[in-house]
Amino acid sequence: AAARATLAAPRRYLPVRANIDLSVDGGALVVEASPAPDRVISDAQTREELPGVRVRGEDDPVSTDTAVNQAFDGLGATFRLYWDAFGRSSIDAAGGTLPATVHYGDRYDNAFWNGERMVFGDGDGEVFTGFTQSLSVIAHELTHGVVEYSGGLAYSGQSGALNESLADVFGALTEQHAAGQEAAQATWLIGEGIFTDAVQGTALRSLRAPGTAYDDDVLGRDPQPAHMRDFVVTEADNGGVHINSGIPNKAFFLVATALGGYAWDRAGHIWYLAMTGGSLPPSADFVTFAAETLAIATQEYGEGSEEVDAVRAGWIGVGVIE
Ligand code: ASN
Ligand code: ZN
Repeated sequence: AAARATLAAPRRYLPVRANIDLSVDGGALVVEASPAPDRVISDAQTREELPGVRVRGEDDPVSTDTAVNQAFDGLGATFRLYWDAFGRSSIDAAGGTLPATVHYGDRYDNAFWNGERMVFGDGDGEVFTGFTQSLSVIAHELTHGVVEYSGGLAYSGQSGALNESLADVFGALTEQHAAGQEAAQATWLIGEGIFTDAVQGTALRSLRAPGTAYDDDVLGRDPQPAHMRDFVVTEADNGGVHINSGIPNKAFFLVATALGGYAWDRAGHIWYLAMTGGSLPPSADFVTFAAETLAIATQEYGEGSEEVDAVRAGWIGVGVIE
């Protein structure tokens, strides 16, 4: 009988871009591959239309446009934190594209994740300079994508404040990782460098001291609480998602600084697993999230460990648990 023709196996493509690192170890050649980001930066040319014109991808030269390069480099640094510290490749954990748009809108005073891409305004030049100036802002927006891919946290009330807090935590960790900084050396600020000199303030938010990042004639005072007794009940800002995020932000700061060393190693590891582990309902509140971080610390480091004690003390310190 004639052999049946076999269909050629479908051609397989590597799902991710990779860096190949060669080194020599005791005379042996070591070849290591690590995933590399696939960044695509577009320019909205001051219109509020997305995605805008594609201006820089991985194989393109450095742009003449600073905002383009800041977005490109910032996404690269965020990708490296997620890969080096947590073994995650990109927003989707599968090496997917990192899409961003710069020069969104005319003097637009914000940056956001729209469910598909990161979007950065240039700021009005009076209060804000460009939002790509700050690595923690770029990593904040990318982390909204990670949260969404991990099942999401509904963007209002406490779950929304947790969503915001995770974006800030991994924003701060990205800056610390890029600078090789330990918890004790870090600024714990989000958005340093995006205010103009006219503003009395160093940054948008502080994880170390929520409520103190700025105190300005125009902006007023940063209204973030750092303890449940000061929880703000409001209709504004989706129920205060950027306000009450100060409480879980401070909890993370307390845990990370109690443990010391690089914040991503242990505190960040626990928070990363809580964020991406799939156990949080989208409606999770602070108590649910605290319980999840305690369960993960116990699973990863054991009952009675320094890590479990630090996590418990952190949440007690902000009044989420007793
Ligand atoms: N900058 C804000 C954020 O990413 C934008 C917003 O509230 N949608 O949280
Ligand atoms: Zn946010």
